[in-house]
Amino acid sequence: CTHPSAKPESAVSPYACQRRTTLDNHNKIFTDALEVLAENLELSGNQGPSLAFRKAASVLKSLPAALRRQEETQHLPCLGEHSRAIIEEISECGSSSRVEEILNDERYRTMKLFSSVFGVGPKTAENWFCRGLRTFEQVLSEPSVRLNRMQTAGFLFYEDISKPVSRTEASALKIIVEEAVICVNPSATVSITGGFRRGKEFGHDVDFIIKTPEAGQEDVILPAVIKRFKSQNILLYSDLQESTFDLRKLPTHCFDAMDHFGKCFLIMKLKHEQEMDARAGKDWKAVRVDLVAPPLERFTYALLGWTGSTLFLRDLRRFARLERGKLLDNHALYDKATNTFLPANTEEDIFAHLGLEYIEPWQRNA
Ligand code: 8DG
Ligand code: MN
Ligand code: MN
Repeated sequence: CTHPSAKPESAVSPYACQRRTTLDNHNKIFTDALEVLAENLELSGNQGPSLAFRKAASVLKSLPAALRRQEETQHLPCLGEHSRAIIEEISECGSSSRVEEILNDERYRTMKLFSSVFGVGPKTAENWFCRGLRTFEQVLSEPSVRLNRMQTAGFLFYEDISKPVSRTEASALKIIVEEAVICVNPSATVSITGGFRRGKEFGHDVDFIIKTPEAGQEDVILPAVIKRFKSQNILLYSDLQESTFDLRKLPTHCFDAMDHFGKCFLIMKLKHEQEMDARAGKDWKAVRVDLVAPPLERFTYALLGWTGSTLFLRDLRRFARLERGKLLDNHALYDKATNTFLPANTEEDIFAHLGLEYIEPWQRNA
């Protein structure tokens, strides 16, 4: 990416936080291809090169129309030689031979299959592939494979949790989560965050952020909510991570998506009203749910971080650091010049501190 000051006013910014990226993607044939290249590199541990393709795809997603001529890519940032060549080939032939090759590649297909299991990352997927395993059946019948608790749940509920979660299902879950949260603390509130807050119709999970108006409440709410779900017999898996947040240790210098708030990664039973799943003989669907409960004065930063997209937030943090000398993470915004923390009651405040035009959640699908 080139430096933004080298570009004229109307140019597309190399920073995703200076672009409005809705879900209306006019360049899907190109972005799908670039994302296959990115995913293939990610699955083989090449995060750096993968990011280059992710950024290229993200720039195309922000364009108001489909690319028509090759020259149109000349003025776009973040498009390397390799990305341009792929775009050109797709414009001319309708597809990219390299992408087709990857899609048919046994290693890619197997790694993608294995890492689609909750709790299985690229390392485990590669380990299984290198041991000659190719199918779930082979993994599950291999005596030397030891699954952890998360992976065991991942296989047990694979059929359900590998299906996309709809907005309707997300809304039904919100009512259940809200009911439990309010029962534990009547003054607490629940908001949907993650992809659904960005307007997506489907997600791989449902992300909720809990706001508690009294100090210290955030530490007790998640264990209590989990206890209630258990008593209601709607919890299939839970991984509670207690808060390690310490105000005295700010700024934390954790500028990826990691944060120190109390959170839990769950698999919940969502009852469906109408038809029974005849084959399975069950009237519920297993759904992945994430809950995060930050302290009240950290809420806005946590909300911004958990809304994503990952690439949007990555560029927002990079922009803050490189262009504004400020450190942004899920906990705070810190000004290095004045050694002060900048307060924010709303997301608008954070964008304003950074001298950025406000980008709505549905425009953060970078
Ligand atoms: P999807 O579920 O619709 O597929 O997409 P998503 O909602 O955008 O992705 P996600 O994996 O559910 O993550 C939502 C956001 O949460 C993403 O921007 C990363 C952010 N996030 C944090 N901290 C943490 C964390 O500790 N764990 C996880 N899993 N996500 C986190 O800011
Ligand atoms: Mn999500
Ligand atoms: Mn999530």
